[in-house]
Amino acid sequence: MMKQPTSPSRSEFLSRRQFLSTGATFLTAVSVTTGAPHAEAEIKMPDSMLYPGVADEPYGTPSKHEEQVVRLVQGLTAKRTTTWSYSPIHRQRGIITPSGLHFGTHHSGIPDIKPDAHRLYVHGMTQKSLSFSVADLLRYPLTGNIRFLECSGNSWQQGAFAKPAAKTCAELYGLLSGSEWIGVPVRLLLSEAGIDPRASWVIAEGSDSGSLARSIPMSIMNNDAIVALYQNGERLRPAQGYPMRLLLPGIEGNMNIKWLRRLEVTDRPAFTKDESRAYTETLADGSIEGFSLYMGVKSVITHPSAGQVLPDRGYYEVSGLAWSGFGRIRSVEVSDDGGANWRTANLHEPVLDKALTRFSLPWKWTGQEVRLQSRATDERGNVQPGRADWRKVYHAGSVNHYNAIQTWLIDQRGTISNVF
Ligand SMILES: Nc1nc2c(c(=O)[nH]1)N[C@H]1C(S)=C(S)[C@@H](COP(=O)(O)O)O[C@H]1N2
Ligand SMILES: [Mo]
Repeated sequence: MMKQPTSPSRSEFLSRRQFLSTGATFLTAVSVTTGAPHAEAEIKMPDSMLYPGVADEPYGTPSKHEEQVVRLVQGLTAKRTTTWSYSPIHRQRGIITPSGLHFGTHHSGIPDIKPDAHRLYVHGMTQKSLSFSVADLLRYPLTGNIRFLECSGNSWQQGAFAKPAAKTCAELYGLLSGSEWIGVPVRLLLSEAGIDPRASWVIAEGSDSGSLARSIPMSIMNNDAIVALYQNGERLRPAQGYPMRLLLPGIEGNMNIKWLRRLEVTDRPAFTKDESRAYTETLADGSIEGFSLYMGVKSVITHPSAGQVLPDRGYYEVSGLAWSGFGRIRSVEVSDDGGANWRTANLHEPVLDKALTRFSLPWKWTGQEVRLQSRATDERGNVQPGRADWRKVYHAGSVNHYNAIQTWLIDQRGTISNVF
C-alpha cells in the first residue's frame, strides 16, 4: 500500500524525482550547514595549497578528524577477555564495513597466532587425516564474496528487556558487519580427505583458550562455506580470526569459528558447550531451540537513528541496511507513521546474496512526532516480523535471533529514541 500525498503539515516520503526537483527548498531548509551563498572574494586559497603536505605512511590510517568513528568495546568479564565490539553502523555508508571497524565477539580474548606454526587438521570419518599450513591453503583456488556477518545476540537488548533500553543504533544493531571474505571452499578440503558417506556433520574448533567449537551440518560445509584467509583485500585481522577462520554465509555468527584449527567429520553433532548451554533460544512454549543456523531477514534504519538528533525540519534521506541469511533482499518498505502506511524504498546496487543491502528513501520532516520503521522481504518471500509476532515465537527474555521491525521515535525536538 502506497502512502497517499498528505497535507503540507505532515512529514512525507518523496520519490527520487520529487527529491531532486525540490533543490531550492532543500537548500533553504538546511542552509546553515550547506549551500550558503558566497561572495566571489571568499574563494581564496586555503593553507593546504601554500605548503606541501606530509609524507605518506606504509599502512594508511583514517583521518584524525574522524576519531569519533570507532567501535564501542564492552568487556563482559573483569579482565576484558570476553568482549563485544559494536560496529558504528550509524556512521557507515554503503555495504562494506572497514576491517578496523568490524564488530567483534571474543569469548576468550584475541590470541596471537604465528601463521607459520599454525595448522588446520581435517580428520574423523575420513579416508585420511590431513593437515594444512597457511602456505598450503594459499595454493588452492581462492574464492568468496561480499557477505554479512551477524552475531545471533545482535539486538539482544530488544529481547531481554520488557521496556525499550535507551541505547544507540550501534549498541542495538552493531554486532553486524559486511566484508568481502576470500578463502578456500571447505568442500575442497573435505573431498581431499575423502568423506565417509555416513558422515553428516563437521565439528569445527578454534585455537583460542575458550576452545570454541560448533557442529555444522555437512550440507552447509559442502555449499558456500570457506576457510577465509582474506578480508577486504588483506589478510584477516587478528580479531577476525587470523590466520584463518570459517566463514559460513548467512549462518549465525558464532558458528563462523575464528583461529580455526580443526574440522572433525562425524555422523552426529557434538553438543558442545557453545551449542547446548550458549547459543540456544527458549521458545514461547518453554522448549529450547538449538542449531538455529540461519539468520532471519532483518533491517534497520541507520540514518536517522537512536542517539542522533534531527537538527532542523526539512529534507533528509532515510537510509539503512537490510540482510537475510536465506539469500538476497527483494524489497524494503519504510513507514513514518508506525506501520500504518508503507512506501517502497530504493535498493542500492549491488544487491548480493547474503550480504548487507543498502536502502534509502528521501523524506521530509515537518517537525511532528513520527515513528520510523523499515520492513525487509527476502527473495524466498520471508518478511521481517513485527515485534508482537516475534514475541509469539520466543519466550519472554529470550535474546538470540531477534529480527523484529525496529521503531525509532522522533519527538518534536528531533530527538530520536528506541521504542522497540
Ligand atoms: N574461536 C572463536 N571463534 C569465534 C568466536 C570466539 O570467541 N572464538 N566468537 C564467535 C562469535 S559469538 C561471533 S558472533 C563471531 C564474530 O566474528 P567477528 O569477531 O569476526 O566479528 O565469531 C565467532 N567465532
Ligand atoms: Mo556471537
